[in-house]
Amino acid sequence: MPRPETFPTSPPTERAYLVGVELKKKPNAFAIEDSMNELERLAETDGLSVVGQAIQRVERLNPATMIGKGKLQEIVAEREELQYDVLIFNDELHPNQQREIENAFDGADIKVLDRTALILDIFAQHARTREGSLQVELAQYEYRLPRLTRMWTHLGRQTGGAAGRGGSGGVGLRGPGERQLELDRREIRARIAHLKTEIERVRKQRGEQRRKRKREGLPVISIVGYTNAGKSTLLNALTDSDIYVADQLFATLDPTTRRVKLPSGQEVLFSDTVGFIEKLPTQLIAAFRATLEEIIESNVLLHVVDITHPNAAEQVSAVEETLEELGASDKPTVMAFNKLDALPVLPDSELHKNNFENGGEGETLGQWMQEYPDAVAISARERVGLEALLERVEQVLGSGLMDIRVQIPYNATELVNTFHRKGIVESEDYSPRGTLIQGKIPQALAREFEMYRVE
Ligand SMILES: Nc1nc2c(ncn2[C@@H]2O[C@H](COP(=O)(O)OP(=O)(O)OP(=O)(O)O)[C@@H](O)[C@H]2O)c(=O)[nH]1
Ligand SMILES: [Mg+2]
Repeated sequence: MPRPETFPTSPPTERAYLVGVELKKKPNAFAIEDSMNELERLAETDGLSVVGQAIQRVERLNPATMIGKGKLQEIVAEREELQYDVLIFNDELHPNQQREIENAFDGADIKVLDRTALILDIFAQHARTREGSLQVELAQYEYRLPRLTRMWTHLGRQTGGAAGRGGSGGVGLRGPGERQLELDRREIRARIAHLKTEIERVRKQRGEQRRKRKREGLPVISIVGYTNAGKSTLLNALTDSDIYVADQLFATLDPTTRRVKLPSGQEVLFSDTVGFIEKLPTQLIAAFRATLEEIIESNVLLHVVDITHPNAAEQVSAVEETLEELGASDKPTVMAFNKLDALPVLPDSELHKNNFENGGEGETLGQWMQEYPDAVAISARERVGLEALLERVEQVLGSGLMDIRVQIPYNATELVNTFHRKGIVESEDYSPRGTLIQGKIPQALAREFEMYRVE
């Protein structure tokens, strides 16, 4: 029997060619090869197939085309063989450079993009909530507005105006606003203004929620870190939840907050949010301000590091730089060195000890611990070291607590519960006149307990 003819139901995978430039005089924190590997992972996360790449080391960037004219000609020539559809630069291209590079292809149907466009594209695919979508859409328009060239309108028509995330527009054109590419600048500006108003509304709501939480006195611990470090896995492990975890970049965009009991019994909120990356587009930071404010206003930061990653040190610096940019670099921070299980053979007996400085096989970890003696080594996936981590969080959080001794009358026992839930009870006794508690409470609750204070 002849096989029925079949047709592919998904659009063919786009083929990408990556281009990286390194300044000889001013090398980046990330070696260019590592940065290019990351760009490749970004491209793959975005569903592209990478068919080739070129790196050029230059004295200075070519203002017209970023890379040299000769190099560009070589890349153009390679298209014959490699049949790539997209050219992706590791650094952000100026709109003029983008146009100039397009021109080198002599009217051929090719997209010239950069790392920023790729990250925006991934964000567009991964946003789940209305807030996330609004923020990504704003960032996309801010990026596209100065780049509304012939190419964009041309491609916009070509995709038949397929709207919605994951649409058929292909890389650089996906997201909530594909169809909008055909709109002129004025309309886009109007849309940007509208998005800003909407996002501002969301921001106000978030602020309101935060104030409410503050009144309740529940401290907030924000999990931060490089993308793919294991932040969501950690929150899942701490709370038995089911947040999306994946071996891809920017799996999480929308913040999730969960209640966690610290070893002392004190309740706190842990919140997991968008990860950071080297060269995180400024449009994204600006658009995600509402989300990122959670980080700024939290009590403690929990910085998760994938210490098995060859660029772990560079990733730590990139995260620290982003935190600085956000104005959150002076927060009390707990470092968690994650993926301990994936380190080269650590004997099982050592895994469960708290002291990992055993030299030899654990040397890398030993070096890390030397540099960050207060860090806690964990495996979020195997649930190792979590108790120690929570104790460390408690300790750091405790420095924001105040010592207090109270006698709570028996007609106000709900305050005893509050003390247990939100503070740390060190001793509890019963006297004829009420419950005597010695312990620590968050500063925010001082007023509530003031009238029952005893010396
Ligand atoms: N071996 C090992 N893998 C881990 C561990 N924790 C997380 N992973 C893996 O690392 C990958 C990323 O984990 P996620 O929890 O999604 O990382 P994330 O930091 O939330 O990443 P984004 O949301 O994409 O920024 C997944 O494949 C996890 O299974 C760990 O302790 N050990
Ligand atoms: Mg995540």
